[in-house]
Amino acid sequence: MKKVLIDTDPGMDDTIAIILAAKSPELEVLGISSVAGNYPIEVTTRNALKTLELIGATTIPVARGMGKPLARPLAKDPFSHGSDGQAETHLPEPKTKPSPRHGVDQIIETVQANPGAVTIITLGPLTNVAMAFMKEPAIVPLVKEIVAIAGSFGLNKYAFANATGDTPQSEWNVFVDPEAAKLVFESGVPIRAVGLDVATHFDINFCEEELATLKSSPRPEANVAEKMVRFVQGRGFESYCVLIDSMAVAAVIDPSLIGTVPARVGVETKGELTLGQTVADFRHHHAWAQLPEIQVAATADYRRFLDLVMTSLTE
Ligand SMILES: [Ca+2]
Repeated sequence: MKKVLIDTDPGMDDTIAIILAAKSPELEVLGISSVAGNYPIEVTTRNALKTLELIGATTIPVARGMGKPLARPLAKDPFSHGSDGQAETHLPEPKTKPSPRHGVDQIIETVQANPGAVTIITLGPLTNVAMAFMKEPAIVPLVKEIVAIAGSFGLNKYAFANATGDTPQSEWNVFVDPEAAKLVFESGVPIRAVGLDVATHFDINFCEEELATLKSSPRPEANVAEKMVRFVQGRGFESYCVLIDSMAVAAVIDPSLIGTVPARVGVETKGELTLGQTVADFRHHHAWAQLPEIQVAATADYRRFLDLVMTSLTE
């Protein structure tokens, strides 16, 4: 099994991603750290606990992480995930408590205990990972890989048409804490960034038959997923809104699901119009060698991805 840490700001799509990871026979989830992003830290921590209780996975520790970005006030999410942050599904209040450890320390200590073996899956702003790298730089070379829902790279029309940050060309997780994203991208850890190009594609859509299967399933997580899709449909969006974060988990479960290309990527931390933009330098000539090279998602096998999620939710 692949050892993973999940850093997350649930969020309805985080909720489905946590379920996909926790139920995957391929993954051993060593811990979940919450971060402020889609909602304040109290809400994202509570929602992570609620999600694990829904599927009876309460042995996975949830550690509360950073409540604010490194250098900015917490932005307000323009794309509401509902009053509860989980698409108005109003899961029961959690009986379990967060771990006494801080989320940043959970990342540091888990990587130290499993050198070279841990993949960090980030589904929210990169604040916790950046803090962990600053607090204990010795863990940086011990991280196997980071697979992040982060950025948009101009590879197709979805890169910007579905921009989730609060500027025309930014993705939410990077927009919220661009300084943290820059620090992590420049860390030297191997990174696969799944951006909006691939994660908000309109091919990520459940058909009515699949939604009926989810609704009638005896599994509560399947019922919750159906309600979430109906919630986003009611706001004029498609299923992809519920499944964005699951793409990072899927990319770890089965790397062949997501095709990547190398790119030198800088994060815009000062732009008046472009704050939080991930600027990819694909030039053959005069390329900026000072920018860190990461792998960015360029293609996905959407049918196999949807089948993976359907199986996870219903079995
Ligand atoms: Ca998220």
